Amino acid sequence: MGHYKANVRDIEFNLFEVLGLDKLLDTGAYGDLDSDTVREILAEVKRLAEGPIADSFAAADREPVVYDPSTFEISVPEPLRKTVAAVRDADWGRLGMPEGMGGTSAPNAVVWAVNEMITCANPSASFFSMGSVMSSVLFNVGNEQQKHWATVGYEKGWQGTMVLTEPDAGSDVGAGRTKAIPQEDGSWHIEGVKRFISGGDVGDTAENVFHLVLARPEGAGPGTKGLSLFYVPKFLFDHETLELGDRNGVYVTGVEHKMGLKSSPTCELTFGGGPVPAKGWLVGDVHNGIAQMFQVIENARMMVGVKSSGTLSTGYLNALEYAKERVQGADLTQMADKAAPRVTITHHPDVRRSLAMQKAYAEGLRSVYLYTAAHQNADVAQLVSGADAELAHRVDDLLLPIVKGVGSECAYQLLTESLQTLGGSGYLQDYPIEQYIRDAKIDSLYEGTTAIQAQDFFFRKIIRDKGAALAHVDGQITAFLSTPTGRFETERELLRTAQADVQAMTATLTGFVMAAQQSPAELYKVGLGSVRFLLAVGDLLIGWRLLVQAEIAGAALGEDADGKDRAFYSGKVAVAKFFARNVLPQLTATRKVLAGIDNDIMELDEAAF
Ligand code: ST9
Ligand code: FAD
Repeated sequence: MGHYKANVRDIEFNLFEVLGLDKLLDTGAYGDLDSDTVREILAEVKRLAEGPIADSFAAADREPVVYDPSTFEISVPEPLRKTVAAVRDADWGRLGMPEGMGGTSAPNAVVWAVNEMITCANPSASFFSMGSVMSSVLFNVGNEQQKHWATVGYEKGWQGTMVLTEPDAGSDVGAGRTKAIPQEDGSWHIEGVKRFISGGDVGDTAENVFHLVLARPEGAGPGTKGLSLFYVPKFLFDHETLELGDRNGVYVTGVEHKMGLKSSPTCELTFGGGPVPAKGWLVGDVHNGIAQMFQVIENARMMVGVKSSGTLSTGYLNALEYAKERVQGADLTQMADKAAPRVTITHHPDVRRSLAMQKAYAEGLRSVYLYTAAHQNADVAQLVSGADAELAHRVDDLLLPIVKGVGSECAYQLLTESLQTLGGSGYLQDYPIEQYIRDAKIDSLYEGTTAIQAQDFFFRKIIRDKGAALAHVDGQITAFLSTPTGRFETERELLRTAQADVQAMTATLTGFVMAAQQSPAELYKVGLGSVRFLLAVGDLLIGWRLLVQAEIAGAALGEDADGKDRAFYSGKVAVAKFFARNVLPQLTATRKVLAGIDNDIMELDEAAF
């Protein structure tokens, strides 16, 4: 048995029992894709993920890709190559891809659930299969010819990258200096150095890689709005047949040595500057680069959140398996009796506390990402929360920084609990958890750090949205709370208090924004509180979704669920109660902290730090 443990039972519970997707799938809304087919897909993906994909997880870490500066290429070791081939051959990338380029229409909740298993079984390997996402976005924003490149390129297995970051332009993408110079034939020459580019080369696992590059046309304005998006292939090609031609002037000039994700090739890319120019083509024939790139970024941020949540899930399931077998110490109630029988560590209250917390966040984060995904399809959103297409889009936008920011922070934190469950053994490479932690740390950094997610969440998704999406989600929580079922009275009360706490935090931060009109330094207070706020909203949403799940599970238990189902539903009830009682009350403290924020720390001389 490999390291990766999928949780298909929980995924199916979310998709069908909680979100009710079968109501759409079984009436033909997605063609032949009915709920039985989705179940078959999930079972098949689980087999693939736990088998061929997971197989090279450790090898990809211990024997990473190698960069050869004389050829500017990377080489991919055999075990990883096999996994990459298995992922590409299975071709699940077509699920949810635009039908115009040969994709299969599917609810995004199903697509992300599939991606959870594929990515978390071997995160490094997934960076070799970014072609589906990059091609789909190119198809959506490209001109007719570029749609053709997207479609045929994907058929040919071409991979793609997203290229924003430069040495002096990380969070501040608008500081980018890479230039674009127009050519008489309608193409552009790109000049500059980009840094940290995932999948910048994939060795000989693909015949071509195309880079979606943000660069500034000569004479364009400053900041992100002056950036345009260019399609820059590794090899030039015939624009009709896509037969490969000469090598283009974009080269990998370095590969980073990282804490984790060691086989994901994180590349420095140099465009032009040598004898061969880096030729590119303006995407969609419009200078609208940052908005176009955000179509990629939104996918990638979701992917990162899904990866975080799924990694915690397999971390928890590994910890649970270990805890059920590891015998150590006596039951606490018999601590004085030195001859008392030894018990498995699942008998120890602190281990139970830890396992319950891991389970709550693993399943809670999954429920939040799937609720978010439900708002990525108009029909699913209508079914799940009654939002129309426009509101659904806003809700998706609102929740993305939660999925990404809260997912990455909480998963990393809770994975240390998974490791702790194994004691000293958790620290060893004999078990996968130390690698999970190293591979997961990046999730709070790339695709916008947590600070950036928190600002995006508050300024763009709440203030600029005039609170519309937030009000909808808040209304959904209120609706849930106002439909008593006679179950979970204590937990419902705790959720009501947490909701009021978050409402008060929102008002506090909004107050700082208003005050900043008179006194600009008040805005620092938002910056000081925004990550706490993001995490607090995340906890509120997790607490709510877990209780929604507990209601469904409670009803199923009342109907005499048996055997395995009984254990599953009992777990759902227990973990929702545990989370409400152990985590939600902490939001009252956060509310007080935010209300008391002052600018002392901003006024402190740097020398005093
Ligand atoms: C990176 C990649 O880190 C890491 C790897 C990711 C993994 C990729 C995974 C891909 C999928 C793989 C699939 C594998 C699957 C395997 C299975 C296959 C079967 N929403 O606020 P303003 C736009 S890449 C939408 O003034 P500033 C908007 O157009 C590097 N749009 O910003 C806006 O104009 P307007 C990632 C947004 O102050 C304009 O930007 N780097 C949003 O100029 C300007 O907005 C980062 O993420 C939004 N939320 O710039 C950088 N926000 O207002 C992080 C902005 O008119 N930094 N726009 O609408 C930021 O995000 C900054 O806040 C900033 C600030 C750059 C936006
Ligand atoms: P900085 O922006 O310098 O941030 C440093 C610290 O300051 C952070 O804690 C940050 O939160 C904080 N900070 C910065 N600005 C603010 C602010 N305005 N308010 C509050 N706090 C702030 N990029 C790509 O373009 N394509 C890729 O494929 C890609 N893949 C990557 C893969 C890996 C493994 C890594 C490590 C990075 C990758 N990146 C990629 C780059 C990644 O997106 C950036 O590292 C990230 O956006 C942060 O930029 P930075 O590293 O320059 O940090």
